[in-house]
Amino acid sequence: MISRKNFLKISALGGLFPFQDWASSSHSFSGKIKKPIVISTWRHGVKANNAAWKVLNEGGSALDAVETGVRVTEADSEVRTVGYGGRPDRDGFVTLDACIMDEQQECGSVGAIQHIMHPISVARKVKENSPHVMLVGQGAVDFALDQGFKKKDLLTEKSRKEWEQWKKNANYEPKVNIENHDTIGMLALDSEGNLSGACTTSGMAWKMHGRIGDSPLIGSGLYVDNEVGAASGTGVGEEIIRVCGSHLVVENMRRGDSPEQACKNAVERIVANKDTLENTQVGFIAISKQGQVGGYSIQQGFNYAVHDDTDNQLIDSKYLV
Ligand code: SD4
Repeated sequence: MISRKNFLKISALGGLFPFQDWASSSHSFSGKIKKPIVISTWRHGVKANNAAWKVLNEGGSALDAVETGVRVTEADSEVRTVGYGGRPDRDGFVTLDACIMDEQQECGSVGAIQHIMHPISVARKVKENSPHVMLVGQGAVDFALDQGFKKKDLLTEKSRKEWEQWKKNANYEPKVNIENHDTIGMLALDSEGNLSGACTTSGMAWKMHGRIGDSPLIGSGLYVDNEVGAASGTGVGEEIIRVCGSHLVVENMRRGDSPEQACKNAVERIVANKDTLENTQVGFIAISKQGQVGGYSIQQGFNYAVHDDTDNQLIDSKYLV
């Protein structure tokens, strides 16, 4: 008899339709597991992948790889949408969201944390050194300090000037804009065949103070199921939260979708209830247990970086409209 666990595994491998729609992807399923491999969102993913790859290539865990990888982006003041140098909320505070999830579905998360350079590492500490999954606001800061993290002013001159400019015309109105975000989500499969993921962001620029997006929410900005695959989202967090986007992508893979098809189906679910797509961008990336990767977005312009044993490539995502 097939156990439930094995049934889920078989489904994840394509079930009764093993090669369904997979041949169109450049990372299509050849029957051999492709590992290690790492995928991350946007152009800044290329640099982050290099750091993650170093860990993977030396036999390190997917968990260490994704944490190491996204820390590069968090520390890069030129990336204005993640960590240090990220754009502030409408009151001028840089508030950061991050989460991390491993192959055991152990996870940790911080929301709206301030003054801490590496929220992803605080999220990992929440996972490992607290009985909780998520800490937010001042509680997250207090925990970070208790764990030995140092306070830092994250608002750079560039971001402060831009915020001052924004205030002149914006009437204190937070606006969804397809340009004002770019989270890093990273997913890795290590040489042991284990999956982990990380997601970290300064969120939507000029958001309301206290706003938390999809990025720190397990199931929305990130989801990992070591039997099936992993996914991460980027774009308008409110839209991703409504459909539990990353969980949806993984469940699509469980019932046989390729990573790209799984992302496409989740994008279609988001779009189904919307009258207009103006200013709405959402992109997903996904990786299967076999090391196939893919992505899909609502609008043109989303890209993702994939590092395997041959290359670190920036790929333009397919898109819906
Ligand atoms: C958020 N999803 O806070 C994040 C922002 C972002 O690519 O991704 N951007 O809603």
